[in-house]
Amino acid sequence: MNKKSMKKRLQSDLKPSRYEHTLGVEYTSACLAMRYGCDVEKADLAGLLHDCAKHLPDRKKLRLCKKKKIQISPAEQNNPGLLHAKLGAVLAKEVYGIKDEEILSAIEWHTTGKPEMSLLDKIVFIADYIEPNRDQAPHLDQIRQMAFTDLDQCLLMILKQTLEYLESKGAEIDPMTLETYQYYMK
Ligand code: DGI
Ligand code: FE
Ligand code: FE
Repeated sequence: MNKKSMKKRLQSDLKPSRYEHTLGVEYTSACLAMRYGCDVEKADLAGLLHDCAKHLPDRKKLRLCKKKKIQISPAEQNNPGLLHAKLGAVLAKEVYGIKDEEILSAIEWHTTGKPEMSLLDKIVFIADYIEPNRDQAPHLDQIRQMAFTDLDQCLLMILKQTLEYLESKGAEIDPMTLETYQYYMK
């Protein structure tokens, strides 16, 4: 599928604000790739497709995971929204024809992160948080500056902020989110 067809499909699947966010992550990923010497085209595509499964209703997410033999953790069972990342990688491959494992990995891990992320994984994770349409998160100015100064420090700021936010909401924390934070703290 070429990029124009991908955008058409995303625009019809996603609600308008989610589509705008997707374009924001696309070009922010490309900018970070330029800054850190990552493949710009891969970053652009990973950013564009990272939320391609976001529109699936929770029941469909769970059903699709079972069909695709994707393991569902207790945190994911209780918060099926988390699964849009893993299912995003499935749709990117099967619907959008992405074969590149680095792009698929960046999509798969964009919500929780994971220990030992690749440069592309980190770029998409960070772009998702800082893209220009985001305006709610605290310390966004500092985090945005840090994204272009020190990628790992920025990653840590985002993970810390996310954990604080989840704790304040009383939301269940996915073990992978915590593991990622602890890994990058060291
Ligand atoms: O899909 P986006 O909204 O663009 O961003 P995302 O894929 O990072 O998902 C963000 C949502 O995921 C946000 O509402 C917080 C939630 N989230 C991230 N880590 C965890 C989590 N939710 C739970 N319950 N547990 C987590 O560890
Ligand atoms: Fe997402
Ligand atoms: Fe996103």
